[in-house]
Amino acid sequence: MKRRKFLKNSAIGSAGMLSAPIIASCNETSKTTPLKEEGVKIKPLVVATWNVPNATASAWGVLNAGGNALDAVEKGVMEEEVDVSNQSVGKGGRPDRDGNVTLDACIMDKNGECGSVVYLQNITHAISVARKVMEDTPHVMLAGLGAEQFAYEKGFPKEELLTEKSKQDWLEWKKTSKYEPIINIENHDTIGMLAIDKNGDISGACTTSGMAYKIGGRVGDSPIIGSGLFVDNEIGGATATGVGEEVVKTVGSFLIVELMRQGKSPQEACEEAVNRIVSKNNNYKNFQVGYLAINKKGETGSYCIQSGFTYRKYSEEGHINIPSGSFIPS
Ligand code: SD4
Repeated sequence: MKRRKFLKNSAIGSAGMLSAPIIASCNETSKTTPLKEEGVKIKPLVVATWNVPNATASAWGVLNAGGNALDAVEKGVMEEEVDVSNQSVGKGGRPDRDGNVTLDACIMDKNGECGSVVYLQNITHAISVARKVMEDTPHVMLAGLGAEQFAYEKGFPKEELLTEKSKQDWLEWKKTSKYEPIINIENHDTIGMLAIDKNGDISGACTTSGMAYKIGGRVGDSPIIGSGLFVDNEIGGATATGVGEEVVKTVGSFLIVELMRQGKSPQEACEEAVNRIVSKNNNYKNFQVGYLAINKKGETGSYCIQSGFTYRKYSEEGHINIPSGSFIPS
């Protein structure tokens, strides 16, 4: 039996994961039992990069009402896309050096299906366009004008994404045109979100306007499956924030999920992924990368290069902002 079919046919394709992750993922004939039948209490939860309480509350609303993780992460990150005070995501995002706001986003579901948009202009909800790419096309990624045209065909409205505030900031920046990515932007930045629903299924979403004042056409890690986001419903999920070029070079989110597959906790996996960047880059003191991960048991972890990165977690235990450990001590 094909692996995907096997997983779909089991009530939850991950049932044996809690007790024997590696054995179950390699042995397709082993009996998988729903977590509920095993007596394991599934606890829905959502985590997101940075202190984004509106986003996690919105996602939790979906999960708490019995909704699925995919709907939760889409709805959650949409809060940031529409929030013009977040100048790193969606409407109100800082533009590229020519004054154009260009968005990158991707989404990944429990079946390993994914959709992505890169260099998308004039559409606020890049994440929802990415979901449409996943669900309504045979493709994974649409770029630029093609992505924008696709969005209009799907009924997304054309909107001006450059707000007066971001325009003024850009005009100020143009006076020196010095390209220096800011290390931690006002406690909110690119949003990467991971959720587990009542069935124990995991999905993730990541959306951004990318690095402020980038060269026109630049695409970061956030829409790249495996770099800004990766989910394997048998194992867990990971997402990234910070200088995307450094994340792409080490395929950070995929690396974290694979490290968890080998038995590392989300925390250990995030630390190793940061160490990988630092060990290959003498310049690491000058940029930030932060990782966030969850595993199938609902354990979470995060790690970053510079101090200051935090993540939000919403579960039945509460709604909290958790500071991340950092390679460079605070
Ligand atoms: C990017 N990772 O485009 C995103 C931006 C970001 O802190 O997270 N900035 O590289």
